[in-house]
Amino acid sequence: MTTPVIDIDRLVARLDQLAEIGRIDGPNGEWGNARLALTDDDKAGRDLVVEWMRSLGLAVEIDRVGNIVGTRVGDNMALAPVMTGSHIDTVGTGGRFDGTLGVLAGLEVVEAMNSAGVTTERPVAVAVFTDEEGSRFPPDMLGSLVYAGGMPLEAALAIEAVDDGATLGDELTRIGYSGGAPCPPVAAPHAFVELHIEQGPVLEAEAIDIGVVTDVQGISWTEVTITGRSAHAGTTPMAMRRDPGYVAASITTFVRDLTRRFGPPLVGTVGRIELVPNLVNVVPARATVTVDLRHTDDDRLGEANEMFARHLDELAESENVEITTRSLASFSSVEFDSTTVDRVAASAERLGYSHRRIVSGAGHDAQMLARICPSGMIFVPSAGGLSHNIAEYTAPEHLAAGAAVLLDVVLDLASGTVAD
Ligand code: HGY
Ligand code: MN
Ligand code: MN
Repeated sequence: MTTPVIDIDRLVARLDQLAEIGRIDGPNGEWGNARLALTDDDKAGRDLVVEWMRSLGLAVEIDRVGNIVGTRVGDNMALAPVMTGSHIDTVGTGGRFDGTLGVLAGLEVVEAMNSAGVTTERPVAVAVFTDEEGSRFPPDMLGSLVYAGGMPLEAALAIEAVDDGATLGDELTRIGYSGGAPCPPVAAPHAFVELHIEQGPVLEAEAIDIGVVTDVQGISWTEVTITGRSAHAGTTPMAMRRDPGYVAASITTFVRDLTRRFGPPLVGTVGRIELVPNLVNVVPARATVTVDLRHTDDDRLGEANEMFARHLDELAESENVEITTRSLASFSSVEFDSTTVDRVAASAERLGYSHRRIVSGAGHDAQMLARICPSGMIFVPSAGGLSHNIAEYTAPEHLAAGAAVLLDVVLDLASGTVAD
């Protein structure tokens, strides 16, 4: 009989091996990943994780939106599983810990239990949710949103990629991950706990090992299309112009000014600006701009969006352009189940790690699972508070701490007993 322990070298080895898929190297030895959802690199990453799941004896199921769930047998298979997991798709300038830590620490928890001969009353499941980033197929947390019943499956399958217009359903089929398992599932998990890097500066700044996540802030993504008239850059008097390029710039500065007017925690980002025809001597015909606004208070987020909408109306009038908007994501803030939050805190305390409660600035699959079962999250520090950047980094000792807390909480929830 042995006590299950995390093998940090084994966890780091899996993280590094997965990070070789879609690898991006930087100029100073940093390296990250580009594995946009449902691309060939995402497929390769999925195939590797499924191979690991099967080697650990997990029963693997793929559902209709491509979510992967590997389940470890429990003594009582009639009981709903304790689930952990996250995502392995990345943004275009992604790090090698965002999402992957939650999935691979889940596998490490399974391997630690296998090695120790631990049986649990409940099954334990490790999930890989499809398209958490939403960069290619908005909204973000798409796979877990459908899993939680927040979006009809057919609507998700019809979403078109922002890069090449392929539908999510066609891409799932193309990469071989259009599974047969129902989504939403027949039964919800008993509970869901996700380990994730903080992706912000708080834990590192306060030299805290573990973030006990209490909430996720509200998120709104808007795609703005501005239609003007292409014209000659040299011959067209300024008064005659209907210039989407100028309107796009005005939106960008307005969003920054909005965050100044509201102050923290409102954050605003213009992440994508596309001009057509995007040529030096042509006043653009059209511009597409995305605006990401987030706030912990849903009412304040609503106010910010209303002010933004009024600014667009003023611009359409003053610049004589047509402006249309499309909501790409709109998720209210989420408060995690207090018993799960307290379990995470108690586990960190029991294991001797410094910890503090923290609100997540980023969106996560756990916020969707919270719609169908008690859910919570464990954060570990991000070096320099950096993420969605190939230099994203979390030190092995912090990875080990997060995985140890995850193991402890999963065993607690699954009423694990160490086999004789
Ligand atoms: O956008 C987010 O917060 C997450 O990375 N999908
Ligand atoms: Mn993530
Ligand atoms: Mn991310």
